[in-house]
Amino acid sequence: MIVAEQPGQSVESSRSTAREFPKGFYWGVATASYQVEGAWNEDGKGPSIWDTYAHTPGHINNNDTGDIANDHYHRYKEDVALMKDIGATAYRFSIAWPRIFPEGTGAPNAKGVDFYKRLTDELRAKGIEPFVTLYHWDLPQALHDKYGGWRSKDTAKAFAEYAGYIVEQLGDRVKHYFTINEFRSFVEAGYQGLEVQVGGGKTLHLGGAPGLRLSNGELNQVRHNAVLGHGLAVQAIRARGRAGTKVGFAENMKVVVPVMDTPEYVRAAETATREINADFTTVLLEGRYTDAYLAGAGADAPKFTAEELKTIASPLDFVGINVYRPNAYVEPSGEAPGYREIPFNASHPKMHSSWHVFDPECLYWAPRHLKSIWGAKSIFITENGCAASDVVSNDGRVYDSDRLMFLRAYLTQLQRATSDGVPVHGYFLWSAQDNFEWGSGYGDRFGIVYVDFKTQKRIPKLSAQWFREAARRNAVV
Ligand code: PNW
Repeated sequence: MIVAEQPGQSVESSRSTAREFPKGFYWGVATASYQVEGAWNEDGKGPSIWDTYAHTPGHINNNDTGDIANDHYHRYKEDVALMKDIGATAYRFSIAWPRIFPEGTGAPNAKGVDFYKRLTDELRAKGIEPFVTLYHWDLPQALHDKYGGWRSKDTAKAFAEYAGYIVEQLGDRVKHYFTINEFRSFVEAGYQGLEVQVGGGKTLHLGGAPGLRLSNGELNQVRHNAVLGHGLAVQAIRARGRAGTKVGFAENMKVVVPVMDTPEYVRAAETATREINADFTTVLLEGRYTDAYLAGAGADAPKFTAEELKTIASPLDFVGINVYRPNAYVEPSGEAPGYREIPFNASHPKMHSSWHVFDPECLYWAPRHLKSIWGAKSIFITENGCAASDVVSNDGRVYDSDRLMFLRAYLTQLQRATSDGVPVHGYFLWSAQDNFEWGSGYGDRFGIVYVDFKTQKRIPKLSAQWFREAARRNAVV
């Protein structure tokens, strides 16, 4: 049957309604302290493990460091004005723990706190909602030296103390907090040497601070201490924050895509999601390690108490997930564990970063799984974006056509999730600007704003033009 158009409603306007996000949806951009701030040793800041790691030759592409980065510490006003120009209604940034506690614990550094007060005041003045990440990997070096960093539960306790102090200091300005960014990435890159499957049987090794290679048993304990740190921080935020303070985590949950959208395949994908995320997302949301995880780990399983599991799964106000790539395609299986992973084909499309397998549907399935498996009631996409080989063209503009394709395709899938009733309340594009991309240094550009790192000149890219219009219409455009 052919359905006639509604009188007075053009194809164009009915389509744009269909692509709309729910009312009040946040259109955010994201960064992290070490990747943008610079000012690594100013105003009483202590060194972080990333300062130490990047200052060691051979660790970072081109021996780049975050010493200056985007100089955001000094240029934050210009940067907030740019966010306003590109239509962002929210900014997710992280706090550098060693700016607040140069020694990790003990006496706070007032000048460090002041920077985040100035930044949040500036955001509020421009009508941009601040979302704070408490830990985006720049651990105070002092805690690494004293406790071995996340190898010790003392670091988890120190993290809770720092989190409680922050909500006391910023609670009048900031309502939304994410405890830890990407448990898996920082634990596996920093304490193991992260391995990523990219198709065709190829594996990539990604390193990070503090640059350790622990045994499986020690590594599982680091994983456990990290989720424990999150739980203790949630408790401290509840105890010391004001009414209306909201908290969640920001994990790069591994995304499982069913080979097809039928009940049997979706069930297999859900089973797989729980199992392959058993060490982080599942224990964070359920307060238990799955039987298969503990059996698989055997003697290498982490040491924990029932009380700790309860702490780890302290109730949250929302769940944040960073979504870039599908991690597995699955089909059902009659044998345990009830699913089978399909290998990535060697020709599977990728984005510019070596690890970045392309599939927009991961931005549909990740939040849908959070709702169907764990009943999540409020979800934020805390990061999504891609690197591209951006250059300034002769007319002074930056034409990032591949990022444009990426954003439109991924956000179409996110909109599909919200229109299916998945409660996604905001989206944060990674990143507000090109910045220090960890082991890749300044070689991988993720921004929707181009940065010339010699002059610190910022140039909004074509994708920023697209983002502004999408945010203005609250729709995929
Ligand atoms: C995230 N992967 O890291 C981090 O939170 C950001 O700091 C970082 O700049 C951004 O994504 C881009 O890399 C990731 O292998 C690292 O799938 C690795 C992966 C995903 C995200």
